[in-house]
Amino acid sequence: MDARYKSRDIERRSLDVDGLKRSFLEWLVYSVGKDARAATRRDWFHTVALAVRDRVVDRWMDTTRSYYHEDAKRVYYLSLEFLIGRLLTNSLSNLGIMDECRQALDRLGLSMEDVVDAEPDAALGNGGLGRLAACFLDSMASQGLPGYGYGIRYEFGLFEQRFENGWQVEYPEQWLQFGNPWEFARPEVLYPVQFYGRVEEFRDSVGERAYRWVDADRVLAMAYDTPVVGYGGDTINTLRLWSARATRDFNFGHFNDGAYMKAVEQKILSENLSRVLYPNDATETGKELRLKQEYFFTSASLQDILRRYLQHHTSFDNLPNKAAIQLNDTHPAIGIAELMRLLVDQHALRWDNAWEITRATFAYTNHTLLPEALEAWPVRMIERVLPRHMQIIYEINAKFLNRTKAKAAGDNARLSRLSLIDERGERRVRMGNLAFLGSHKVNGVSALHTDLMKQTVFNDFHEEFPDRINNKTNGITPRRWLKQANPALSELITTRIGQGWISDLSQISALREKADDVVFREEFRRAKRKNKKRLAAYIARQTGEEVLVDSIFDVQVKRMHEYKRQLLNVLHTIALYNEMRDNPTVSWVPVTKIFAGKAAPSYHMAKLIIKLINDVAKVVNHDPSVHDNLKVVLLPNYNVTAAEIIIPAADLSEQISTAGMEASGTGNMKLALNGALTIGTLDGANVEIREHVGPDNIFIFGMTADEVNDLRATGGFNPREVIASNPSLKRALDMISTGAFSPDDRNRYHPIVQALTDGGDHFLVTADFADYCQAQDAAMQLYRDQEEWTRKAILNTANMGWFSSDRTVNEYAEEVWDVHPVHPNHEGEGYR
Ligand code: GFP
Repeated sequence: MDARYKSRDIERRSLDVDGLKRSFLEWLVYSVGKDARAATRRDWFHTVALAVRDRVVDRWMDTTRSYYHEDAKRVYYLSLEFLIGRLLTNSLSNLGIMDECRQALDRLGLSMEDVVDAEPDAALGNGGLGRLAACFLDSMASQGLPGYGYGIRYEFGLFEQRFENGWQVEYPEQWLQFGNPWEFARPEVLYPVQFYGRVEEFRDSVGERAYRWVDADRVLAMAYDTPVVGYGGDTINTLRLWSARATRDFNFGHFNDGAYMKAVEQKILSENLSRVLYPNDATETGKELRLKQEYFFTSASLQDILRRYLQHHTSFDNLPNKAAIQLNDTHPAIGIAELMRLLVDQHALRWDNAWEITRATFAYTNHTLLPEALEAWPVRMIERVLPRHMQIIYEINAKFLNRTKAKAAGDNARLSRLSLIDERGERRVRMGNLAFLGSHKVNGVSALHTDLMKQTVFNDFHEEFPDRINNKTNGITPRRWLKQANPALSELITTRIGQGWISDLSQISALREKADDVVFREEFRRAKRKNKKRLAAYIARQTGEEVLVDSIFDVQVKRMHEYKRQLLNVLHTIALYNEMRDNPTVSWVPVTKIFAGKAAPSYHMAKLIIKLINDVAKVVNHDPSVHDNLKVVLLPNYNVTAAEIIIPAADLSEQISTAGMEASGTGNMKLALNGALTIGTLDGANVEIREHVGPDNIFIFGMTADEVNDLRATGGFNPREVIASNPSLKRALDMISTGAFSPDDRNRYHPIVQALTDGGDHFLVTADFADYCQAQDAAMQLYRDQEEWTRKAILNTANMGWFSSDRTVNEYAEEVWDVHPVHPNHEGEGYR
């Protein structure tokens, strides 16, 4: 072997500073093709990422080999979204070579921060649902669970948000523009996916009725694999994302006609399938393209799963013992009909046998009760796009309803609620019902949400299948959300209780006793202050606004949505502003209101709320009469990278959704783990956070889910009365409605005022306002006593151990998937 090759071979495995440095130089020259003098920050990022990737590959192959060797049961997490963010720090940190890498870069005269900052943020998701999928990948790999993520390799992730004159403007997020060093293209892993066409009936070899899907358009799904590095680097799992490719035979006809441009157009159209991530948006998602995306990645994933299974098995009977497929929301629910099609049409299984296998293989997670977010595709559309699937859905439905009919004895209303087809108005396929029926387990994402699922959307199904619904309260990975995002606090924690918490977050409870230690409190505050300085600098860079590091950093970061009630926070901001102006001699606790979040492009109300926040910021921040006691900032383009800077710096965490509407929340968990005190309603996982951190260490306010339900049911709520009886609310609303924040367009906020008054205030902002303001006052008073505040902040961090996604994933592994850790054999490799 060439000596030079041999030396590179050793180089690419070494984990010490010298080895890293040498391999950076090698990569820069031989793969990026640059001289050190000419290299840009981006070149260095690619160099470092490729060198780090080298250190992962052997272990990745060992892991995969071990799964095959043990014929382990695997989990397949099917998700239309994976909000993974940047991977460099994540990989370095999980491999345990962060310091070595920093030093190696240092010796090359480079700053780690600059290199890290050159990585684009992989924004392949909208919010909580996609980020949860990313946390689960980290937790599965960190615990040695054989888990695969399957999704779409969107060319454009969630749009980049900018503010122009205070309005949100969307720009394409071109994260792949300069290539992606983490992924491996797999041009040979290619599956055909069909659309349109028609179904032909025929008699099979034993004379039974059978079906084939013919005259369909074909697109190819090509795999791209990204290694998922578990903590400690022992297990490296795979995230497989599909990219659409036109088939080769696609355009022959057109070429023969000389219609070259038409042929190229067709190719582009078919590759549009993986072009862009849909924003979470009720009207936009009505598009046929979205349905095609869902089917595209689901079909490719199932074909891949069956191919892998068949390498070791000849009959499908064992499939449920070898594969657990988790549906992340209903987006991949068409997979239930697709697996039936693959088993019955392609592999000639009997229907009942195929159905048993399908149900035992799938499980479904529901993430929302909002009716507008429950997918229901028009029957006409499915008939046209996926004709065979529509037949299969009818068949599943007929069999189920027939069986149920016998028991339901004439209760037609109940049968029509259970049906997979919604017959009211345009006929639609209820994907939630399909997912429920085709799964052996169905879960909600917090205790409250799961209860509400049983009582509302899936009430009839729950009666029908009382053992199927279970709860799996969400979690977050402590690796990214504490260790990486908050080095100041995580180092402090490690010096006091060791590093066991990183892989077993329950150990963080050892910090409880430190809450009474005055020295520890001082250090805890110092860490928070460091993070606040970092955020203040970020705010200044992003918005030009200078904020006081010693003010309360009051943070609301999440998608902009009426149910999340950013408006409630804005109204409190205006009320506080008025109070400060009215009482200039009072010594106020300075407050910085920090917002960030994207609005779906066609969600006009949410976009108007963004404009309002920016307008309020303009007035408040330039009013000398509040003496810097109040600042309002709305940070643009909230994404994982921004969250990593904002969350560790927060003092107060806003979790103020209308009770019963937020399924769980995970930002609430990240903030509390980083020592922010929550101000929140008894909604989603806030309920469980209160149980864990203790009612004295959280500010709970507002109506409960039951109260909201009763109030809405009786129709007895009149926002006008509430407003009239609360002068500070009335004044705040009057200012909005008379144009105090929009002198250039005094009617701009008419729709907001209208929604809160004559519109009936569906989200009960006015109803919770007074109570919310009281909770805010209590928080401000407490903040004056820094010792007490810090004590409570420490107790938050110390009591959040249960919210690790390791715990969540273990619960799924034991109670839903029945999968077990595999310990990869690394004997063959030599770099340790
Ligand atoms: C959704 C729900 C959240 C929940 C996440 C993850 O998030 O309450 O925490 O899913 O289960 F709304 P979004 O995608 O809507 O942010």
